Amino acid sequence: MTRPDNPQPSFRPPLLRRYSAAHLAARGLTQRRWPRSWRDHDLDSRYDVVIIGAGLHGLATAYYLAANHGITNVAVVDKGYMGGGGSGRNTAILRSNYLTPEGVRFYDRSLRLYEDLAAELNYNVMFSRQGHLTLAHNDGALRTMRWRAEVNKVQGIDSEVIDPRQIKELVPHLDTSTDTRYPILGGLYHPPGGTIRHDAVVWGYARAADHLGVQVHQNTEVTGIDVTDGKVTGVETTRGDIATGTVINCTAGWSTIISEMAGVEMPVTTSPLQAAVTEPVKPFLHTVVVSGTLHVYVSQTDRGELVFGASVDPFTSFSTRGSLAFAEGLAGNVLKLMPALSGMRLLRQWAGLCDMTPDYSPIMGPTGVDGFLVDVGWGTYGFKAGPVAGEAMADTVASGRVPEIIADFGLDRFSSGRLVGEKGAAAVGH
Ligand code: PYC
Repeated sequence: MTRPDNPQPSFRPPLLRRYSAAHLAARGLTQRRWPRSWRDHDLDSRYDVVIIGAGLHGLATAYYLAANHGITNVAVVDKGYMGGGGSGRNTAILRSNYLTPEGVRFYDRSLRLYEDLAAELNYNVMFSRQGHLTLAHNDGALRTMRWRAEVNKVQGIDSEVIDPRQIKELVPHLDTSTDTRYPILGGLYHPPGGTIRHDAVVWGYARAADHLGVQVHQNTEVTGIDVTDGKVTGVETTRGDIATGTVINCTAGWSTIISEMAGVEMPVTTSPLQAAVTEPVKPFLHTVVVSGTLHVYVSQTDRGELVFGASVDPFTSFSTRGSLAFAEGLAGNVLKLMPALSGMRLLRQWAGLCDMTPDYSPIMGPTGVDGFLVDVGWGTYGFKAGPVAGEAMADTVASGRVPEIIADFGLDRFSSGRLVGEKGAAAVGH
């Protein structure tokens, strides 16, 4: 690895350094050309680290490699555009109220990094700590919530089971009457949860990584990974070959295909997850609301739109098309929860790809191929984990050791049987 003398280059955001408020206002008014946030580069023939996937995980890994470890000879390559995969196709919900101690610790670290991200990157990522409420409509769900709340509290996470009266106070638009098909019996309330602006997170990491010397190569598809005697030696792309001893697979959707290029098989299946957004209305929903039984979650953006998501489609596919069946099912379930929304119009819908593992936890760290690391298998949890995943993968590469915070998420757990079952903490049933 190339390590500069100063292993901790400080990130000084260009906007902060170069422009006063008056300059910014003048620029905005005169519409003068803004400086680019990141650069385009010719592809070099060698990098210390090649990261596949210019989404949140890939860019965060690149940023922390540079910012925390001084490793800057890094290329992030993507077959499409930056943030065009799962990072741009989620519902931007943040939370750490998981079911296992391993999961709670991990997502809590991510939430803490998210809290400070605007200051760290000098980029307005619009973190909105609204609180996160998961509804229980039957005794089984209530029992799992009590279990989660206890695991959360032991880990120091603010999370408690609340009753229908408290729920009605938090979210007056919810139908909490008892004579419905799915009465609300209680809920898991997690005040630290919330939402963030997903594009801004991607752009903030990209700008900061670029500023520290990382190269981001969009429209650069990986077509092969070279492995000699069990060790990575290079990456083949549509823009040329790269020599490197370290490759990190940070893709979602195509993670199995990329890993197979290195000869690594992963227990992952891929399914689309659809979501939708409505027209904007006056702010009325100040909490992220989730119903696992009704397979729906909803939050209101700062612009006033309602963002809805559901469970993954019940088939494996690499398609990111939306479907009418999804929109109809979603609308029916949303109206069971909040009948007052019946007049709202859906504006757009989209789908992202979820790489599901058997235990609903990610696969992170080294593989059987020396120099080939993975940060994959995020299922429906990837966006929440971006910062901590980047930090931990960067630590792994820089130190050559797997940090404790991801030690339980290794690929080898599927042969050793030490699974980390997180299905019970999924927002909705899958
Ligand atoms: O786990 O909170 C969650 C979630 C929301 C959307 C997809 N997953």
